[in-house]
Amino acid sequence: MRWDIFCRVVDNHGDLGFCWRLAAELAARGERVRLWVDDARALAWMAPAGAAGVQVQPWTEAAPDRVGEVVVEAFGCDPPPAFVQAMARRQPPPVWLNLEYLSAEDYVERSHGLPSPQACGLVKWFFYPGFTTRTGGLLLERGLLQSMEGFDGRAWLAARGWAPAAHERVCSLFCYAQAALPAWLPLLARRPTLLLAAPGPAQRQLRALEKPEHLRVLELPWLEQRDFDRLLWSCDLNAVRGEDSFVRAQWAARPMLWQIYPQHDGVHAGKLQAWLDLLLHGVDAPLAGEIRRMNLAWNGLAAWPPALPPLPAWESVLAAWRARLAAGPELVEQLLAFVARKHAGAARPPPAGGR
Ligand code: TRH
Repeated sequence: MRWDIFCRVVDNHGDLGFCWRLAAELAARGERVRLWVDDARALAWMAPAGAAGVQVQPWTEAAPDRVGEVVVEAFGCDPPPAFVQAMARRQPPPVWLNLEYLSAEDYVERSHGLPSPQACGLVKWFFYPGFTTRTGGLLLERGLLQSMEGFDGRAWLAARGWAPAAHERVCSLFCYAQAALPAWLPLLARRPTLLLAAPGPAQRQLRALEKPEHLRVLELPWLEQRDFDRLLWSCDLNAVRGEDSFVRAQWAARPMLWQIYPQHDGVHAGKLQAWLDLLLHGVDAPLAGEIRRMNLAWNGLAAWPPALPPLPAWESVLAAWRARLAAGPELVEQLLAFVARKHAGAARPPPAGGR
């Protein structure tokens, strides 16, 4: 099928990061994708080689030459009016999806797959990624987990000049403005640690802070998305943010801290707790409490704990969680099945006698 995916870069890199992964994975499964994006600059470092089957197009208000069988608007970004008019004229009409933000909250199960009739006569369908079987699932590229098996993180880091010393543990840091950093660094430095800092706020803030003894900071360049994944696989602890790196850290299944995208009305606190509830379901109460508190403190929502949770136990929680996620719905498969059902529904002749 031909897919038209629309992406507006609201801020940061998650909108494009997610859309690029989606486009590339659809293409890897034999679909043809046009990715319409209003600011594609970050692709120069995320995906410099592009991907076969994906055409990146500048966002335009002009009428399109054609409309694909499927139109995806990412995060309610509203395709241009001229494109929507062309969609309404297409026979048969495309399947139109609004692919929403990821959340572990209950409303996702209730809202996933609901129709939203549009003034132009078409129906737009809500498609929600999520963590449970009644959602659209998480994007997991075919073969990703297999390529992690036997991956030698230390060798990969060494090949890039970022090897920790034998006695050091290694952590990655990708964050927004992070008020917790000054309190976190001494906890990290209780053991010799190499901290690999992503460009942007992580590096800027670290530069301005006094570093404790036993903490070594290395500033990384922007990495290709695939290398960013490998970085997460290589670390003993990953601090990630937003939406896409948050998911990738869960596939990496190393101890992780999530800095959730802060919202002014404070709704991010409920969103964080909802994810922690799922992650920590069934985990021994003391360990679950430590992991919860550490994530809350990282987001300024709890007092700072005296120590990091023990990394091996923390890692087994993430390993069990990854196994649960990997057994659950996968987003691209769900998307393909959803679209196939809608196409079949549209092709079905109306029942005898009218409606
Ligand atoms: O950049 P983010 O904070 O993005 C998002 C968006 O801002 C979005 O509007 C907001 O709603 C959402 O957060 C909650 O974080 P995220 O989602 O992790 O996206 C970062 C992308 O950048 C991700 O695809 C991984 C990629 N990346 C690389 O490819 N290389 C790198 O070196 C780094 C640090 C990131």
